[in-house]
Amino acid sequence: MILYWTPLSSYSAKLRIACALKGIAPELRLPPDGSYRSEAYRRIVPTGTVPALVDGDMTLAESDAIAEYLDERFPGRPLLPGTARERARIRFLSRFHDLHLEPPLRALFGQAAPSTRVAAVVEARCAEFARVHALLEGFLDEAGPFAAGPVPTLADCGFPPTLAIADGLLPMLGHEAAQGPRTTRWRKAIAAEPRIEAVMAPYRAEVARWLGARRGA
Ligand SMILES: N[C@@H](CCC(=O)N[C@@H](CS)C(=O)NCC(=O)O)C(=O)O
Repeated sequence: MILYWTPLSSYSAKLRIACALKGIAPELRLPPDGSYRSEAYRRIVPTGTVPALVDGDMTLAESDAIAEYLDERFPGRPLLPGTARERARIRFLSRFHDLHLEPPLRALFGQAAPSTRVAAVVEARCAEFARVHALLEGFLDEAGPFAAGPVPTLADCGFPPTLAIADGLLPMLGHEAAQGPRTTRWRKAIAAEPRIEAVMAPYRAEVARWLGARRGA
């Protein structure tokens, strides 16, 4: 199995966390010509997005679809454990990350460099990110320590890379994401989970390099 990824891609990091939790290690491969924008990559993965999985004659994009496929294909610790309700909560949290929390942060990437910064865009997008981020506090499992209960699941895979970007980018824009006690406790649990941290330590370094370069641009 081949997993196409790029080191700065938050969704690639999400899927690498899912693989680490699952205990599987597909071959990691960069898109041909070094970019997911290349024609050569689109010939393999028509959406032109990373991550993407190639398993035999099947090519699959979309991190949640890949994670759920891997969860069904391989035995071992499930990424979606529990009852139908518990599994629905996990799927909701992962979709909440992909569809609601990450997009307003992505919309701020172009604001990282002072030379292209537009104050009104920064204010609007930061306000939207803060609004959605505040919702997370109420969605996290009450007893924790992980997003959907006592063990890490797919619900814990998407947020760490996105929050690592937020931690670095928002202060550059004069903002910060306030967080409640549940979010604080959950972030501590994630940081102490070695399989998640094994992906996150190099990912944070990648984000720091990227933002460092934008800071002076
Ligand atoms: N919903 C997709 C999002 C993937 C995504 O947007 N990946 C970024 C890199 S983090 C990408 O490939 N961007 C290229 C593009 O959208 O053209 C998923 O969950 O896999």
